[in-house]
Amino acid sequence: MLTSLPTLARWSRAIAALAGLTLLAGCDYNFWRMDGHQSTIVVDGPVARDQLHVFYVTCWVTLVIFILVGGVLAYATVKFKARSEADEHAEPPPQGHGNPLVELGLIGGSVLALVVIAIPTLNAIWTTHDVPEAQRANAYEITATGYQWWFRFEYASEQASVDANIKMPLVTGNELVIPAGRPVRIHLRTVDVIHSLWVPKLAGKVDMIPNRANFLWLQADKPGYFWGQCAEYCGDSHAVMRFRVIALGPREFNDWLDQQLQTARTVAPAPDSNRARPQFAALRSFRQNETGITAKFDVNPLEAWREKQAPEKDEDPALVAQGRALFSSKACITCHTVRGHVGAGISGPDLTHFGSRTMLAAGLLENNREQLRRWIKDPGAVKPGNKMAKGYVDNKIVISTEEEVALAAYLESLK
Ligand code: HEC
Ligand SMILES: [Cu+2]
Repeated sequence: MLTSLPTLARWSRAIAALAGLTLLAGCDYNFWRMDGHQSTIVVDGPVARDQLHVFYVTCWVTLVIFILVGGVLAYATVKFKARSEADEHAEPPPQGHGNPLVELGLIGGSVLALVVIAIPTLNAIWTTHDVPEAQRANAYEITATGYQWWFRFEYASEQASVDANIKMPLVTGNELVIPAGRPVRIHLRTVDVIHSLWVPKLAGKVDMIPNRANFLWLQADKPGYFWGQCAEYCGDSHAVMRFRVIALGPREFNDWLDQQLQTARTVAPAPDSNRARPQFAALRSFRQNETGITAKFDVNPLEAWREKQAPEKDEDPALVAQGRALFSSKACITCHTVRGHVGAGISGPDLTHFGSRTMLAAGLLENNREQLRRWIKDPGAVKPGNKMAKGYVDNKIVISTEEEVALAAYLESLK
């Protein structure tokens, strides 16, 4: 009884720890499948797969070392333990000066273990560093810029309309839409401190460093919706500096581009207004740069995102117009751009097609009416220390409930 109590306590502690871990991990995914939104074990692209491969090789090699060393230790512990009172006070056994065979074996074994790890590691360093030579011409280029605490994505090769005469590179925020099945090279920049771009299921992570031009590449095997995260501590809201990656088949990607390149949508009361256009009106032809895509894409978990592309069913043109006016009068335009409408601020995310995004506040809140109103009312209460909240304080911006509803309606209409 006396000896079994500590044993019991040890076991319960172990079981409690395991249960706690499972519970904790069980919050948003199945612990045993390890298939969370940000899993690096269940991956969806070649770069993440290479990285996972290195991880596995290292794990197996270290597991073998652990078993060998642990086995020898356990053997020696049992074999040479003191078995009687007399043993405990006995002289130590004669001490040897090493066994050349064992020592050479250990050196050889260690070198072998390192070589086994080095081969896939070197291989992965080459393949993950840049798009493989053969596919380089097919790579799609995007620039990602880190801001405290959100991401800006610029598609330099896509010229978006500002008005009838002026064009500028397409800019979006917090949702990175990429072509699936095609390498994407992401240039990494920051406007303030060091951030790091990480999409665990696709690739990661590479730092965005001031005054340094870094880049990474990634590729999604097939269309999908992926979770990303800033992976370098960057201040108050670092933990909620998130983003999403939406990978689309070639046609859908082109449709998305066509939509994004247009100026902001205007909800006009007149039924014949051609500006009140639905998203993805038609399947357009492939762009010339869509080479090398032959796979048939089987699209599945993107429905929520797709729904967001269509105008809201209960749109109220009068309310939207009121919100649009407030967007100027409440100084939102000083930090935000809505191409085609008023506003050319660049210190906050581009909102030209904000209504077509699934998330807001850099992947923190779902982009629906309720959350949007919450955010507009008091961004500081939602996301600690963020720059928009500071702007509200500095500019003494106060939003009434009525204004909040109208602003939300306007932002929602920006498909
Ligand atoms: C001082 C500059 C500033 C002002 C003024 C400002 N914003 Fe922002 N806004 C930001 C910044 C910065 C962010 C990103 C915050 C974050 O996620 O950390 C943001 C984020 C947002 C977002 C979420 C965008 C996304 O993709 O996540 C919305 C919507 C928004 N602002 C609407 C408004 C509205 C409406 C007003 C006017 C009432 C306004 N903002 C005024 C700077 C500003
Ligand atoms: Cu960051």
